[in-house]
Amino acid sequence: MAGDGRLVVISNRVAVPKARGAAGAQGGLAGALNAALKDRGGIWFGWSGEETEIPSETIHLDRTDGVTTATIDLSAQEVEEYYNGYANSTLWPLFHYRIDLAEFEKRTGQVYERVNERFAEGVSPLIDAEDLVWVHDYHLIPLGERLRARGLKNRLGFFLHIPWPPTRLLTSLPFHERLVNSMLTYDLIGFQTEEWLSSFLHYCENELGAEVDAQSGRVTFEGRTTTARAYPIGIDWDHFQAQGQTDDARRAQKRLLASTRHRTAMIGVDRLDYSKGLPERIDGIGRFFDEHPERARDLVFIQIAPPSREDVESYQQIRALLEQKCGQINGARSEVDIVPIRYVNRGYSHAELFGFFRAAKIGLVTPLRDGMNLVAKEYVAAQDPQDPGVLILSDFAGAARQLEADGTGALLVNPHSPDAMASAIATALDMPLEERQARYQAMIGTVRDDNVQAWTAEFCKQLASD
Ligand code: ADQ
Repeated sequence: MAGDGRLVVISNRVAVPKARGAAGAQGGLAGALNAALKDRGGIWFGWSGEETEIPSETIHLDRTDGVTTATIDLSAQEVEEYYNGYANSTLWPLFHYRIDLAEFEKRTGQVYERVNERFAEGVSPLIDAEDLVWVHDYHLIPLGERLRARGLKNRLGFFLHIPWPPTRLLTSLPFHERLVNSMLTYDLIGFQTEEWLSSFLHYCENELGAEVDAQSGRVTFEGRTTTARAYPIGIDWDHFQAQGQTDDARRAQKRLLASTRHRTAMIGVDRLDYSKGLPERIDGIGRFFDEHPERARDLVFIQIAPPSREDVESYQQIRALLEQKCGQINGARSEVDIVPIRYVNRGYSHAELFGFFRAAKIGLVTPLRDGMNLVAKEYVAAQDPQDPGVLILSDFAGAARQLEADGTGALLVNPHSPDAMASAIATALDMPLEERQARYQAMIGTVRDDNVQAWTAEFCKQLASD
């Protein structure tokens, strides 16, 4: 029975403490997978984060915190062309609707396929016949096909953590049919929301000519059938609440409250990434201060944004733009005792983030496009039920579908509109306590119950049973 086997998780990065960057601003994916593997046992395979002079065949096996990890190193050229190149300069921007930033280089596409082949070569000897194999994210779309080519008969699942683009956008990618065709070798394909799922089914039907049953998510093409479904990811509720009980969390909360005194703290926490809508967010805040200059005394905005993917040029540009925009507003609006925007370029622990979220009476989460966005859920999870803050959330985050609660939960905004953001900030600042409590109650059930453990269990159950 496939369901009795171990779980083999394969993702680009493996968040063992030794892997570069894993201990700092851990992304949503790393947190989710750690929780899944601790729960079920098994192996986590991926890139070590190390670069070597030439490709090396060595596999590093380790057992950390109850999880066995197996990692390979990549050569500097592979990192540049597979990771910085095809994954983060082609697929990431295109899948986040930023065709203007997407680079289409045949060479990086070839190295992307070669690295997927290296992953297949490294991991296949570690997989037992009964294991469930679960591949994660856009770095490894063709991996299922590479594993099948090696004779693997296991149940193979794939989860896409980022959005799936509309068909006409995807067709701008050279060799798009080849990429999607390789994806159909998985038995189960998961998306964050119904919207991305339906774009995927639309592509399969209209571009590939596959037979699609939208009701069941079954896609039949060239004699193979795969199932595609939506599995919205959640946070590790128990872990996050436990972090909230620590001294670090309490200290962080006090520190923020003490430093903002009688003003309302509004917070944003994001990886520094153009998909997160940071310059647009600052424009919205600028518009709010333009319309209500006197309220610079009421509101302080804290943006925590640790740099990411610094080797990619578009990420260097977004950083410079953000610094410039924050500087302009602070230059125009500061007094000797007031600085309206605090821009912090570093990561914090989940305990500290919990404390900051709890101290902030407005959470501003306004990505231009986001697969899910776990920060939105963490912000809600950290609130005091008696005196909760207000979540302002982009309509284009996957999380909006769960947290809008038919207009009774998060305040939804169009992140491209400074006016919409300014008006939502004004509404949140003046929102009466009863309404804040009611909105919090409309969101907290899904944040608590649709957590990462439920997500993992649901995906694995489906993968084992189909
Ligand atoms: P990300 O784009 O990284 O994830 P998100 O879902 O918000 O976005 O997860 C970020 C995680 O990193 C959160 O747990 C957050 O607390 C943490 N984090 C962010 N900024 C931090 C900071 N300054 N200091 C410390 N921690 C910080 C990708 C997709 C998302 C999808 C997730 C999970 O882009 O759409 O929700 O995977 O599938």
